[in-house]
Amino acid sequence: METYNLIVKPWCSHFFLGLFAMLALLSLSADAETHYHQFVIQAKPVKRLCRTHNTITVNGQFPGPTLEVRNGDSLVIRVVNSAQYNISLHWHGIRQLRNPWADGPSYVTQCPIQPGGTYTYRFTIINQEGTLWWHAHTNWLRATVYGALIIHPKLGSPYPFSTPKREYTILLGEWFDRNPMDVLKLAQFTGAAPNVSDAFTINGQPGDLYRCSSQETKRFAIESGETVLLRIIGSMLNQELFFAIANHKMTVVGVDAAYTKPFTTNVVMIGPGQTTNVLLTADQPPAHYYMAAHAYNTANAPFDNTTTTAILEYKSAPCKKGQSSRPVFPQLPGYNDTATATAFTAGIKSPASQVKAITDIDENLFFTAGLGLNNCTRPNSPRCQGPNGTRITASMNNVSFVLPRTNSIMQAYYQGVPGVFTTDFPPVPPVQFDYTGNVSRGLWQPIPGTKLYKLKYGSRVQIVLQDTSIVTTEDHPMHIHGYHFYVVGSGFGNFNPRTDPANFNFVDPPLRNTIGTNPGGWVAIRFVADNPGVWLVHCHIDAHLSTGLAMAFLVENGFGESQSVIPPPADLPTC
Ligand SMILES: *[C@@H]1O[C@H](CO)[C@@H](O)[C@H](O)[C@H]1NC(C)=O
Ligand SMILES: *[C@@H]1O[C@H](CO)[C@@H](O)[C@H](O)[C@H]1NC(C)=O
Ligand SMILES: *[C@@H]1O[C@H](CO)[C@@H](O)[C@H](O)[C@H]1NC(C)=O
Ligand SMILES: *[C@@H]1O[C@H](CO)[C@@H](O)[C@H](O)[C@H]1NC(C)=O
Ligand SMILES: *[C@@H]1O[C@H](CO)[C@@H](O)[C@H](O)[C@H]1NC(C)=O
Ligand SMILES: *[C@@H]1O[C@H](CO)[C@@H](O)[C@H](O)[C@H]1NC(C)=O
Ligand SMILES: *[C@@H]1O[C@H](CO)[C@@H](O)[C@H](O)[C@H]1NC(C)=O
Ligand SMILES: *[C@@H]1O[C@H](CO)[C@@H](O)[C@H](O)[C@H]1NC(C)=O
Ligand SMILES: [Cu+2]
Repeated sequence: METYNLIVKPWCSHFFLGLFAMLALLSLSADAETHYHQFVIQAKPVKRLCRTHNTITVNGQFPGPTLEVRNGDSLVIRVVNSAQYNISLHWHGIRQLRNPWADGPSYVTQCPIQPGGTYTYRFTIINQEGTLWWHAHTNWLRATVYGALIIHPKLGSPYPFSTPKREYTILLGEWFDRNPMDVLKLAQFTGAAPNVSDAFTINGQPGDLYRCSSQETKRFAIESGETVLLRIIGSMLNQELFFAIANHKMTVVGVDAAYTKPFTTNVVMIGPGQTTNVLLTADQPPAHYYMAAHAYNTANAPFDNTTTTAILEYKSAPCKKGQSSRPVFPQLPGYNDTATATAFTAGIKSPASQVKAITDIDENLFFTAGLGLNNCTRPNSPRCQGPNGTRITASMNNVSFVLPRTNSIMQAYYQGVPGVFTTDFPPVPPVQFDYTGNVSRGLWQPIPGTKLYKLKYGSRVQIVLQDTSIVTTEDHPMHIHGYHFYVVGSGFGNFNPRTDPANFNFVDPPLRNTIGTNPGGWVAIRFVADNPGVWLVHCHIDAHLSTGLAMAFLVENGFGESQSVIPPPADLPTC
């Protein structure tokens, strides 16, 4: 089935043309459109690294279709599941105000769409502009089921920078030379760390440095002197990346669908779930230049150390036919270069004029985020292949998040079905310890649970997300559904509640939907709980999410209809 895209134009008549053309244009620019799409989830043979795999795709495309809309537009996306897996789709970074039914995480806000089933996601973009993306939110299906979601400003509303000559979307991904669902299944059986990926990709292609991949290397054309906008999307499954372009600087102008102060850099560090918009000026001698990405690895564990490439081609580059001269290669930071990663992330600031500072808080939350080990009664069994005969797990505040199986949390909450979840997620760690020190082995095993934390509508929330050194320290890219938040502070070691808040930034903090904890460190975020519903909070490294590095907020309704969750759509899947 083809994607179709009907655009409902606002009412318009011939009378407005001619004399009232200007008036008509103005009325057009004020009106929003509704975009209709059909997404068919289906398996399709995809060949990468010399081998063909039956790959789960949308409409047979990998990566999936790009959604391109304007701020204020609505989307109606009918998802037909023609694959053999349960699935649901998440529109990453979209606020989904009062509309958790369109958010997508399986067993959190909806039951999955079962094979043969359909569900139509309906939502409106409200005051968001920039680059977001969509992806599957069931097990590891997002390894191949993802695509860009581009939000242009309203008609007649400019970017806060000179309009670039062209725009390119750069979806960074991770490819497994096997069915990613099998990789997950094996890890869930053995309890060991899942296998790492075999390649990173740019718009689905590994590029020149991998076997059988040269022909399909992505190429981006550019004209000498022009400035283009690159929308870089962190759609990797498990790995944070460094990204650079040979001999070219980039100017960051937006992250996670929020504008930033322009910030010039040689390298971008991007985690799964994050997006970074950069301007690139073709100010170098006309030639071909590699853009490349490789791991920023912070864990003490094996990782995919390969490098994906694409080629930036000046149109006026001298023809090199028959010659084997390679494009210039960029300098990427070392895999463990935390200093460079931290400097990049810290350089991202909001334009101060756009900040609605949250200086007072009602909820002061402190959540640890990290890995753990479950002891086994039979440490040598095939199901206990983690370190020293254990099973790897992960948790926040010592609760390893377990998805319900018989209902989604939101549906259970809305219908008043008991026994699906509890609301006793601890606001602070149940045991205080030296989070980033030598943690006693007795503290490594969390308890499983489906625990939520209740927030009053409109409460002003601060969360300090603290990495732990249990098993390994690591930068965990933490994502909050239904919200974006100000990043007001970050640091290394243990957060100090007496001294660290004095350095918080209320002037130009970046507004994001995903932020790393820092490896062996912490990050402090603030938001106003103005979106009622059940909203998942989790590490966007799927290897961690699938072992329990998550919790959820239950944001209560406020007063009246305009502060309450809307009724669920009639076609919402049931379990
Ligand atoms: C995992 O990696 C091992 C070692 O490379 C390999 O033998 C195995 O087939 C892989 N399996 C899966 C399901 O990832
Ligand atoms: C990647 O890791 C493998 C071992 O897993 C090693 O043999 C190889 O040299 C590494 N490559 C790079 C570029 O670091
Ligand atoms: C980073 O890796 C290099 C090379 O493996 C090593 O020599 C260095 O000690 C590491 N640095 C840190 C901060 O871990
Ligand atoms: C596993 O056991 C070895 C040897 O006793 C020890 O050195 C290591 O720290 C242990 N690892 C974990 C994760 O417990
Ligand atoms: C960590 O603490 C344990 C005891 O709890 C001790 O045996 C071990 O030597 C310590 N390790 C380090 C690196 O300090
Ligand atoms: C798990 O095993 C380790 C090492 O044998 C031990 O130190 C720890 O106390 C055990 N944890 C629990 C929760 O039983
Ligand atoms: C987690 O909970 C278990 C069970 O109550 C307890 O043994 C352990 O000490 C706790 N660990 C931490 C880090 O709170
Ligand atoms: C698919 O979802 C349904 C409904 O939640 C559930 O009963 C079934 O077990 C799921 N199938 C798999 C393979 O997880
Ligand atoms: Cu993580």
